[in-house]
Parts: sequence; structure tokens; C-alpha cells
Amino acid sequence: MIEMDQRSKIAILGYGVEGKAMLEYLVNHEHDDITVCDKNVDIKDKMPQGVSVRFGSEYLDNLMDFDVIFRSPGIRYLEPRIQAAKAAGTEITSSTAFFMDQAVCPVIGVTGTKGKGTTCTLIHEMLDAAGEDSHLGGNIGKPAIGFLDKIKGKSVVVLELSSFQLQDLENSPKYAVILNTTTDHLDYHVDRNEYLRAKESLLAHQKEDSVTVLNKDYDYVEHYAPLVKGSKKYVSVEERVQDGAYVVGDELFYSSGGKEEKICSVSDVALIGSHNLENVLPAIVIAKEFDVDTKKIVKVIKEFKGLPHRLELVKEVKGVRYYNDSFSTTAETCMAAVESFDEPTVLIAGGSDKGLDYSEWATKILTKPSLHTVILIGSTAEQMDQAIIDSEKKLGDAEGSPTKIILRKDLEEAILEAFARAEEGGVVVMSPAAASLDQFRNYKYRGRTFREAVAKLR
Ligand code: UMA
Repeated sequence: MIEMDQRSKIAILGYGVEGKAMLEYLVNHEHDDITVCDKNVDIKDKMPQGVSVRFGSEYLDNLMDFDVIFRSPGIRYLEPRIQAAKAAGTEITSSTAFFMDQAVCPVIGVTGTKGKGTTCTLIHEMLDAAGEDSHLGGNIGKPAIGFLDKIKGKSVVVLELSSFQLQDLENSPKYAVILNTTTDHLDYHVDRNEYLRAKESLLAHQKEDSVTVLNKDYDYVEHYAPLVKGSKKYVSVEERVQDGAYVVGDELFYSSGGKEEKICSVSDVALIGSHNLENVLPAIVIAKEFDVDTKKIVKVIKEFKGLPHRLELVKEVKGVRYYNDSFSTTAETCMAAVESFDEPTVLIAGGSDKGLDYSEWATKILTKPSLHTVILIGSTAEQMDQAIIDSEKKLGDAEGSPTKIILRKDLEEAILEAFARAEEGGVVVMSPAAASLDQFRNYKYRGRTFREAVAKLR
């Protein structure tokens, strides 16, 4: 339980989406000793009256001045000055941890390297279709603290939780979903182990009546399964599972208590790409936990075409379909995008460096027959190009691969190049396999730039 009252000296670290929502909540709840700390000096002018600020390079100094600190997810929990304040007795928490502390209704927490937002939205839509008072928030872009005052005992909250948000949680949600967990954010976490450990708090404080859904097809299961205290459910696109949901041939099934039920066919799933089955299956399991009728589950599966910037069909120009997959910031998501198309494909990839390894990605690029051209941009372009050259050598392709690799200055140039090289009946997909921060404010701006440039193609 977070110890805090109206007299507490409070700091909010980071004045982004979460910091602003936290400040609004505290002001509404009549806390008046609040300081906002941010590395960005511009925040000073944006602050409401009565709120103190610490900004610029010293914003993390002397944090032990405060009783409670709400850390924004983008600020590293293990930052030495934050840890020093913790050692001195300051409570280090976050708006997500505070929400979990106070929530009066069941919470469904979804994490994983990719697919969190899609899975959360599917669950929310299914619960909503069944008439539940469902609230969707978290890493998806809507801080949960913003609706804490609206939820009631009968509500349900679906939270997308990133490793940054999970790292210091002291309450686990009753329902936990861990999707594919590979490697991401190695610019933030020390290594893959710290990344895996950061997500453990999703399960660490669960009770015996909890329900956890894991994906049997990934080896991370060995890390998390022993931590589960309540009921354990599995999903798989490779094999039948006893308690959970799975795909066999062209059909999706749900099984529980020894009974098996066909939910729908793979071709009913409106989301593009077989990787999305990994998101649909856990949503089915959770919806079933809330007794959602199969017809309502299937209606959502048939109608939900996906979130913006995730393999989003932007436009067809001269018989070529253009897809915006700007949310693809890891090698795995780009590989999944490439795997989604058997039509002649041009891929635009590259962006800012997060310390990712592109060797497996490069092999995929060279061995996917429909992928004929790859256009690389951004600060990872040369590293990705080198990974392709190395992979070519490993594959023993003496004559070189037929896949054309082209480096371009920026996204606009890359789109023009793709336009020139795309084949009628084919696709152009921007799936960067890297973050956007070298050339854009965030992945949404990159996606919008892609949409705007495609709109201009004639
Ligand atoms: N800041 C510092 N020091 C730092 C880092 C940031 O002072 O070291 C300041 C920035 O100047 C800025 C503020 O902190 O003023 C930004 O805070 P933030 O980076 O925590 O971002 P928010 O705007 O609060 O958005 C956060 C999540 N951002 C991150 O985790 C980096 C959003 O996820 C989330 O949607 C939002 O809270 C609501 O919960 C974004 C994300 O990229 C989409 N998430 C990663 C992902 O999905 O892979 C984890």
C-alpha cells in the first residue's frame, strides 16, 4: 500500500502523458505539495499554477527531499539517483502502481514484447460486446490513473503493461496475459534477464484465485510458468492444449475442463498476418473467463481489423497496396510483417538503434521468396545492410541473393524508390524493425509521414 496523505511531499518524474495524468489526479484530490521533475527545460512554462518544478540536467538530484515519487515509465527505475532516494526512505512508485493499489475491480494485465495493444483491444471489445463496464488503458496511450475515479466494483479494467511500467509494481492483476516475450528495449534494460525479470511483477503478487495465460510456443514459458500461483492457461498455434485456446489446421478452438469448442476458422480472423493469431487466442481465453458468449467473441474476431500503425492498409496505388507498420520497432515484428505477405513485396526498414541483433532478421529477408526489394533508412541502415551481407555469406550464396538492398536518406525518398520498384498486385510495407527517434518524434509521427507521402503518390 502506498503511504501518502495531503501533507506528503510529492514529486512526479517526467511530464509526459503519464506525468500529466498523475498531476491532474493529485490536484483533483487536493494534494498541494507537488514538484514536477523533467530533463526538458520547456516544461517550466507549461506547468499549472502552484506546482513546483525541477528541470534540466539536475532534475534527478536530491530526490530524497520527497516522501513519494511517481516515476514515468520512460525514466529508468534503476537510475542510481532514484535508487539512492529509495535507500534513503523515499517511496518510489508510479501512476500504474498507484492505480493497481487503488483499483476496486478486477484488472486484466497484458504484457509481452509485441501484440499487447492488439490483444488488450480485442479483450476490451469482447467484454464491451457482452455488456461489461470495460475500461482500456495503460501503455496503449491512455494512463489508467485517468479513469481511476470512474471505475466501480463491477467494472473490468484491461491494462496494457510495458516492462517499464511493470518493473516496480507491488500488486499483480487478477488476470495476467504474457504474450510472446523475446527481447526489446536493450537500450533501457541492462540485459534480457533484467527485461524478463521486469515483467515478473505481473505474476509475483497474484493470489490463488488468479488466472494466467501463457503462450506455449515460446521458451519464455519456462521462466514464468513456475511463478504462477493460480490457474494456468495456455495458447498455442502449434499444438492442442488442455486448458486454453489453440489452432489446429484452419480452426481455432477453446478447451476447458476436458471439453473442446470450435470458435471459428482462421479465415474469419479480420487481422492480417498469422502472428495475430497469437493475440486472438489469449483474448478468447480471457473472454471465456468472463462468460462472454461465443457468438459475441466471433463477431469481434470478424470485425476488428487492427490498431493504427500495425500493418495498417493505407492505400492502393496503381494496383500496389501500401501498409503502415510503424509500430514495428523490433526485428521480430518486421519478420512477422514480411511473413504476412506472399505477394511481391517491397520492405522499407530501419530507424534508430536500440541495441538489437539483426542476424535472424537478415536471414528472413534473404529467404522469403516474395520479398524482392528492401529499402533501408535511418541510423540502423548500415548495421542492417551488414547483417544481410554476413547472412548471405553464412547461407553460402556465392552469387548473392536476388533480393535488392537499397539505402536511402529518409522515409520520403524510400517511398519514392518503393513506388518505382513495386510490382502490380504486390505490396509495399514500412515495418522498420527499429525505433523512430533518430528522424521522428515517435512511431506515430513516422506512421503519419508514411501515410502523407503515400497519399501524394500518383
Ligand atoms: N523524461 C525525462 N527523463 C528521461 C526520460 C523522459 O525527464 O530519462 C521526460 C521527457 O522529457 C518527457 C517525459 O519524461 O517530458 C516523458 O515520459 P515517458 O517517456 O515516460 O512517456 P509518457 O509520455 O509518459 O508515455 C508513457 C509511455 N512511454 C514510455 O514508456 C517511454 C507510453 O508508451 C504510454 O503510452 C504512456 O506512458 C501511457 O501509459 C509509449 C512507448 O513507447 C507508447 N512504450 C514502450 C513500448 O510500447 O515499446 C514501452
